[in-house]
Amino acid sequence: MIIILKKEAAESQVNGLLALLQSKNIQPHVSRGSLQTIVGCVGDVSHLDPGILEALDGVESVQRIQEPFKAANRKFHPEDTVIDCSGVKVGGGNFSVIAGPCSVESEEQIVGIAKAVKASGATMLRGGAFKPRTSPYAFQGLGKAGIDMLITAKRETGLPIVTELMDFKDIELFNDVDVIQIGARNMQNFNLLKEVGSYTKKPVLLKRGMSATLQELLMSAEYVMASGNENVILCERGIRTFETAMRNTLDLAIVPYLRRRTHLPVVVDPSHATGHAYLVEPVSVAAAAIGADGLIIEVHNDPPHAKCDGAQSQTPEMFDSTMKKIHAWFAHCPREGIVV
Ligand SMILES: [Mn+2]
Repeated sequence: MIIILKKEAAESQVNGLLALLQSKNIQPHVSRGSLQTIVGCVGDVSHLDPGILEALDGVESVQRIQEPFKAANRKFHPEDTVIDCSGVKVGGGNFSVIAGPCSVESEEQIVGIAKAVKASGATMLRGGAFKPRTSPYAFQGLGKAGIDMLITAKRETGLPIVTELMDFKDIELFNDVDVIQIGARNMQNFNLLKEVGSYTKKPVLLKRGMSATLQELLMSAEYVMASGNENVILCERGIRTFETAMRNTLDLAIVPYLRRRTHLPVVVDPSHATGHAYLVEPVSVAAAAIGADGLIIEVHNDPPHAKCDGAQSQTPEMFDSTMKKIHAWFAHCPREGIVV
């Protein structure tokens, strides 16, 4: 951290700042230039609040040098993290495709879709049992019954299951769930992140909040990791911008940007990012091309009658075509170490 002093800073103000830093076990290094005086801070600055320092008389501005995320930071963990989701590996050259309906509607529906997506090459099954809906009058999910149906689908297909936890009081229903999803609306529900991080080492699929910055996403991952669970998979699912043509605006460049800054795997959700089924295939191939570690795609057997997110749901036939395009992409342009 570097503190830049105001030109007119009085000696007493500078001394006050240095004493404050020393009281917090920071070694200040002052360098006085002809135009500007700066103070370099050496030591653990993670607990220093730049805002408080900036509010001091005599301080012009404060710049962080180190990123505030440690556990997720690639600097301290250069190798890709590979997350084992009940035998399915995500990250480190393993490209994984999670597919299934937005919400579990019946046993017949989820088992049928599970078999179809598995046949096309999906490696995990998604399906919501607890649904965070914008309207309290919209379908809220089947709850425990939905989880039981997912477990049946897992037993029939062998696909690990991914489903969203909205409220920690439901955690015991998740004993047979393989990956716990934290949805976009809960990305900054810090109590939920801490509770999940300290309760289980099960993989957590953390979706980016709809207006979250990259650093906020990584700090949310940090909450789970600092609480004791390092198995976090990040998910880019689009952010809210001025554009209204699509459901969200997919921030695809965040994938290589994140991969440089963190060792955690990054998957892309082209369904929620675009809101249109016909856009899912091209965006999926683009995500594979840009270096994503996987995809999470909504697939429904009867999209016009889906209880949730029908417009963006692929049919099993569309999903099969998408998987073929992804395989063709990697065959044509292999990525080092990639396993599909
Ligand atoms: Mn959905």
